[in-house]
Amino acid sequence: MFQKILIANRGEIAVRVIRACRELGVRTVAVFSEADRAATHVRFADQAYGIGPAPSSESYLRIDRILEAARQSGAEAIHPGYGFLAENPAFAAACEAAGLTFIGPSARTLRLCGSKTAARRLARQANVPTVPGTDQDLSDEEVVAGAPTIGFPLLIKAAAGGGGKGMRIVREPGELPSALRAARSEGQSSFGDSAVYLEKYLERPRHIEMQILADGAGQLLYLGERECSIQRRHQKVVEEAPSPFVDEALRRRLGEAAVAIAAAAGYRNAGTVEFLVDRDRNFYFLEVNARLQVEHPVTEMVTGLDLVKAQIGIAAGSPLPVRQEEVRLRGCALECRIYAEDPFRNFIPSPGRIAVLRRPGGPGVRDDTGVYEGYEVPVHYDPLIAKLITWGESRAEAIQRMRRALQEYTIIGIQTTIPFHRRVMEDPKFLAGDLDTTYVEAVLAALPPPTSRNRRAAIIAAALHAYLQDQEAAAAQPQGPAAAGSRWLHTARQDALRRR
Ligand code: MV4
Repeated sequence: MFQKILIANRGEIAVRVIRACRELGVRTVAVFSEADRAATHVRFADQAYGIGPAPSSESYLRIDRILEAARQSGAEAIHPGYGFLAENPAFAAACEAAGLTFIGPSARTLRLCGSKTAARRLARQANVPTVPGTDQDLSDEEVVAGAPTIGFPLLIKAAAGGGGKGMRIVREPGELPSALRAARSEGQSSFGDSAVYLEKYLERPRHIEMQILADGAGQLLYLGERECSIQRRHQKVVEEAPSPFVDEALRRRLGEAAVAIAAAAGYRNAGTVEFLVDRDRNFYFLEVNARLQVEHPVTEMVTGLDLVKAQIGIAAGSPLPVRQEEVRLRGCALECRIYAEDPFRNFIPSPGRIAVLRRPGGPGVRDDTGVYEGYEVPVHYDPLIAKLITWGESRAEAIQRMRRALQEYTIIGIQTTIPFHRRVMEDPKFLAGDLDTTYVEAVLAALPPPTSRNRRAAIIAAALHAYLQDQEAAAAQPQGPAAAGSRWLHTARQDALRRR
């Protein structure tokens, strides 16, 4: 086992990895940007190194500075979390070149999975169904010539894409040229690669993904699926395991398909194979996510396995934690992603200081977060501030617990998506498990704005709270609150700013 691991990430996932290391008796090294000096992951880790200014291009994406922090600290391995450098083949290769273990797949596997067309060819080799389409990057002429064969509606997808970036629906031939230009330019600006390919567009599929573990030496496991159909603009909002739509037979077929693709890719690490599933239970391979995913906790809750410890174990050369026959799914788990966004204002980001934070607890509740009361949510990074996960013996119990936990959760000072989640947990379609990828837009359309009275009451309550805190501070400090600036005024100003 490693003595010391550097975590090349921030926020809740850095905290999650540090927790796993603690339990394994491994020492931890955090890295942080100038905006994250006071972040939870920095406070949690045994050591911490500044790696540059707030923009991630100057800090969390700087391979050279991260490797230098690893060298100085004497870390032997690097956990990349998700996002940032997690699926960057150059980073995996640079770690190995520096004599460090990258806790993830090989650079070669990352390259294969990073190309959606290469991944489609892998799936084909493994005899796994893919959405009808092309398996090569296409010229403009090939797109125009190939489109009628696939038929409309179709999708133009960026080959280097994933997660819906660089994707355009084309409903009729006349839309092809402009959609093609848009997909290429989004691919170029997001991934530095303008290559595209075509897929038949499936209407209202479910998005179901299979968790796998592989040791890279021939041992592979599947750990059950997650239902991820509840997304907004290709950002997942609610996930659950198992999917209410998947029975034992479909689970086995998805699991065996996922493992076959992973074997063909020489996969090592925890990973996820994404599928689209239609109403007739036909499934189609979509992509491989070669990392630990945000929503991994729901799988942990129903399998009883710790996926981060499994990743670290695999990287250290230990055998996989269980055999396939020993994997049992028990109960149901849900995850609500809490973003610092205002669901009543088209999910605009809502950074700022968390004045009051009361976190839920009790039976079956897990709250993975990197924030604390008094913390200032920076504008520079992903607005995910917490993941609220509940477990129950049944789906109904997991939902009841989620409602209860959402009621307990209090975040004052910034807007969050908690009110949206409360709505979903009451929604008859959600309760019935009747989900597809158009779900969120439908819920949003039915969402009435909050009454201005409630809003006014909330603002007054927050201001009062801040005022009382100032009074307490004044009592404790001879110079009074004016020296530090009035928090009451600050709160009022922040609200005024948000209203513009
Ligand atoms: C699709 C699709 C329909 N047909 N591909 C969106 C995220 C990315 N991973 C792939 N996505 C989709 N790919 C074909 N051939 C529909 C989606 C899609 C979607 C998928 C999951 C959840 C929400 C979605 C919303 C719109 C489109």
